[in-house]
Amino acid sequence: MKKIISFFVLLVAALSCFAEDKPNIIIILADDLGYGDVSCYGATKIKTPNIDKLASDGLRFINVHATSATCTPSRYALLTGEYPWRKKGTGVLPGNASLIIPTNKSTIATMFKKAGYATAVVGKWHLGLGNGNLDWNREIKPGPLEIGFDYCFIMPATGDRVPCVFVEDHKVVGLDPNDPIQVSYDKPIGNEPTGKNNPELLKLHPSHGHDQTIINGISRIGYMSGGKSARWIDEDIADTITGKAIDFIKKNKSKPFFLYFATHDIHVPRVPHPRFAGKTVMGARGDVILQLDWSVGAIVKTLEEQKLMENTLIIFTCDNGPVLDDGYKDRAVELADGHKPAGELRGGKYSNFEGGTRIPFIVMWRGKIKSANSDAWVSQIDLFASFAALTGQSLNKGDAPDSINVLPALLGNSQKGRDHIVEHAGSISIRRNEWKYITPNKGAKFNKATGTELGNDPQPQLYNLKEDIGEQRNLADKYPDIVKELSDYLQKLRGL
Ligand code: NG6
Ligand code: CA
Repeated sequence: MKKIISFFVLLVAALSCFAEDKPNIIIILADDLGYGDVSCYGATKIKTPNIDKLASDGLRFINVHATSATCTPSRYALLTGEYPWRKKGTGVLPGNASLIIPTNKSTIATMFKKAGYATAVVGKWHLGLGNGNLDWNREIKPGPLEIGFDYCFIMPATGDRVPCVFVEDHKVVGLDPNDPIQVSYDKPIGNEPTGKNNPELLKLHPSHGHDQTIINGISRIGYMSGGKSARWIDEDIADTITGKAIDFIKKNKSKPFFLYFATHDIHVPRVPHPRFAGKTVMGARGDVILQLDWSVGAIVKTLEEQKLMENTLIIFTCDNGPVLDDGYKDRAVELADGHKPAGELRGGKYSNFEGGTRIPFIVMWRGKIKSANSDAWVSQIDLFASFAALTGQSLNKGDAPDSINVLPALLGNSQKGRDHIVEHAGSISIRRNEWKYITPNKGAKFNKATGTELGNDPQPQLYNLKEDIGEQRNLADKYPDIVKELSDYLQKLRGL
């Protein structure tokens, strides 16, 4: 009897050890949310209690970067562990682009799968689908399922790009075969009204571009016809995808799972559900921040109910910096009224300045990670190698080539992450020690559509971020040796 009892004690110990080694991992990736957009990072005009709670229960990082200042390259890096600027075709994609991640490439999802995880992506994809000339009315592949995800429920590109439908696994959701979908980014299709010709039909008007096919009273980028029964309702996107994320958690609660939950909030068009509309002083942009916070709360509530909190590591972060007017007249600029989306950082989405890629980043794992702030340097590209380490996976040569294992920093066991950060917008920049160097670039100073300062300059730029976090004083002339040193270092990293 004693032997049997000790056998069971050992078994329970072994099982709980297994559970510790293989916690569930949830990455919640918001869209276009700035360093200063949530209250735990200093916002005062809006309260984000659920995100704040993650931060106060977990580790709040102040020096974490997305690799890039726009969506597609940033997500490419997160999933592959490879800098997007190493590969052509990783810029912001149209909604009919082919899948840009080769199906024979290791991804964070294939890594988790090898470690025995159930894997899913729910929400915004924006990495292309199919092999070219995709027929949206047939099997949609290759896509997430061909690069390591067991399940997907996605928006193919962005909320402002056609087709405005969800794809679940290999199929458009709710498609009526008698009303096939056609998509074009070159010329109008069918006789669907457009924002350009029928502005009287719009409930939200474009400020830049976004004047092609009208879906739900909002004109988009690109033309689409058909698929009427499959079109999403913008007000319901957050509810729909959060619901799918919750379903996946519940279905997979007894095995380790990896959930990549990419919210549509707070990207344009910002169309909050009526229960959030008008609830902030900042207009639609503020309302969708509340909606995002609700989604985070709903995920945590599910984990609590399913008793998964002790066994789930949650990351909350974002794909790139903030923007106010990103192409629709939603009064974001006017109603910001002193709110600083990027906090004290300069620039925002699209920018070489810190506002482009330095983003909120919170890691929470109840009982395992102590509540604290961390100034460890991490790039989102490091999640691949770090989670490989956490789950005991070794990486093959060539896998996640730019990803560094910073697991001790992610778990709060060390204040040291990586010793440099590469930032990618119009230029490629590097942070090392107190310095930030921006490679000369003849591009425009401001984004024409958004007004964001892009940080392009034909001259080298060097900032001392310790003394000048707002990147106001270019010290390149004063310290040519440091410029040379950083420029050489970057060239080497780039393989030039
Ligand atoms: C820009 C769009 C912007 C947004 C962005 C991609 C215009 C004028 N602007 O070209 O609205 O869609 O692309 O955003 O069309 S991202 O977050 O997916 O990178
Ligand atoms: Ca984005």
